[in-house]
Amino acid sequence: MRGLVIAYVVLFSAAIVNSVWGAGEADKRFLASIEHLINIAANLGTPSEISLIGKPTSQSSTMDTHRSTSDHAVDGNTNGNFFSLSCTHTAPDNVGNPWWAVDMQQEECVGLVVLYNRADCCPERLAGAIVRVGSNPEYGQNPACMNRVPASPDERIEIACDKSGQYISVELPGSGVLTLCEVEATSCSGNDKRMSEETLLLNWLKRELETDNE
Ligand SMILES: [Ca+2]
Repeated sequence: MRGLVIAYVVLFSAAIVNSVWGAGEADKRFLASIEHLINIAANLGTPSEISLIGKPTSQSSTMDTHRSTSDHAVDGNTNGNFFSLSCTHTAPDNVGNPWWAVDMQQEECVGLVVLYNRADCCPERLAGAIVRVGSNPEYGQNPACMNRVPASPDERIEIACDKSGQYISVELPGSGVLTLCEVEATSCSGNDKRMSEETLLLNWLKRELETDNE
């Protein structure tokens, strides 16, 4: 909404500029530029999917290299049955904060992380897990998202985040087994992303006006 308001302010400003410069300056390119601006503004702040499918993953340990590797959480399959071979599983004897992580390969503002829990047994194993987003490859040092996985987790868990960084990690405090059948993320709709887009938008408009004024 704020983006649309900016677009209309910019449109109004453009009309003033046009009246000062005269009708001869309002050529097709300028009108096309205004249309482009409105299109950008209409999409400001809209969350979109961050594709994690096939991105590099890792985990603190692996129970079974044939059935439970870390890449199973980003294979595009949300099936919660462990025996469908689409879930991760750390080693049962792993003590001390088992974790899983994905490298998004570029910095993203992550608004929401969705975890798909194991559905054929033991959903409580994921209780209390912490999701972090940041650019420190020491994942445990990155900021935690707003809420933890609840004490009685469902098969699909939404974690509000609004954090920026290259890595998403899931950490289970204490001892236990960490299993994730899929992890998905959507981008921020918050102020960080919006301000970044607005800055790009205004810089672009400035360049267009300077070009028109030559
Ligand atoms: Ca999967």
